[in-house]
Amino acid sequence: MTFEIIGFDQVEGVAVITLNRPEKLNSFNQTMAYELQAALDHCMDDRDVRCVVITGAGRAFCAGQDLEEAIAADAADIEEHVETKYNPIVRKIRAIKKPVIAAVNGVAAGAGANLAYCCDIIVAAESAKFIQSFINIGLIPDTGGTYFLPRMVGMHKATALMMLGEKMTAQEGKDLGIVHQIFPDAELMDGVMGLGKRMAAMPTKGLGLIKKAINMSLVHDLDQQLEVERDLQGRAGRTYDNAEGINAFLEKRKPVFKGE
Ligand code: T3D
Repeated sequence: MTFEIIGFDQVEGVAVITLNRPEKLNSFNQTMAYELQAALDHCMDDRDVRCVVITGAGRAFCAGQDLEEAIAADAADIEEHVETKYNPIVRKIRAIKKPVIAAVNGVAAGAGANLAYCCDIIVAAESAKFIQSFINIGLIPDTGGTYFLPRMVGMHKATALMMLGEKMTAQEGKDLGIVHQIFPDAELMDGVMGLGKRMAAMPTKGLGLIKKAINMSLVHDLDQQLEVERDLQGRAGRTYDNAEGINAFLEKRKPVFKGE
């Protein structure tokens, strides 16, 4: 797939989406938002894609909304902006039945930070920073931030991050459980590709069902969630990869999962 702005590569089952407006710190203009949506649709539909990585070109991951575009736009259209640009990105990332990894290579601000937060796993370069910068320009967090962040770090920490709009380092993110792994800056892409290829060789349907269960657990009580686990386990238990995993264990060999 080729796009005007974003980069898109597919390597051994891993789709790598690169936000690519480095001179604007990969901030979102309309075209980049729609291209990211299209790339996510492709990842959803293409059976050869078994893991997705989102990263940024240059020194930033993403600086959120392009503020030059925002100031030029009609303020009356902000709701439509959020609904057509950012909300579909969050919905698509949560709906893709495959793992989506954010490889945060540098600063992630505003919608850029929350783009990372709605991914399944976040890895970061040592120098990466996360900022809920919305309040610094009088806005509130969008792109799912007010949903995910309190669930990730608790109400008071989330409130402080959102109200104060201060930078959080990759290490602070790891200490809070947001960042799974930190790599030296020059090793981030090798590190995330190692993780991505490993996940692309795992039981993809099982990974997708874990994601579905986690999505539902965010709003369910225990009884509802036990029913979800029962039903999704039924689906996982009827996959090729479940049979392959059990046979490989019993035959004392390495399983070869097909993602089916
Ligand atoms: O209207 C709607 O659609 C509502 C939706 C809102 C969603 C949002 O995301 S709102 C939040 C928008 N983002 C921000 O407020 C972040 C703004 N940027 C910054 O605070 C800082 O740039 C950073 C903390 C991200 C990085 O700081 P620093 O010192 O490393 O870099 P810098 O010098 O500020 O920026 C470098 C260049 O990128 C600079 O351009 P120049 O001077 O070299 O020509 C700067 O203007 C540009 N840039 C950075 N962020 C944006 C941007 N240009 C446009 N939009 C940006 N968001």
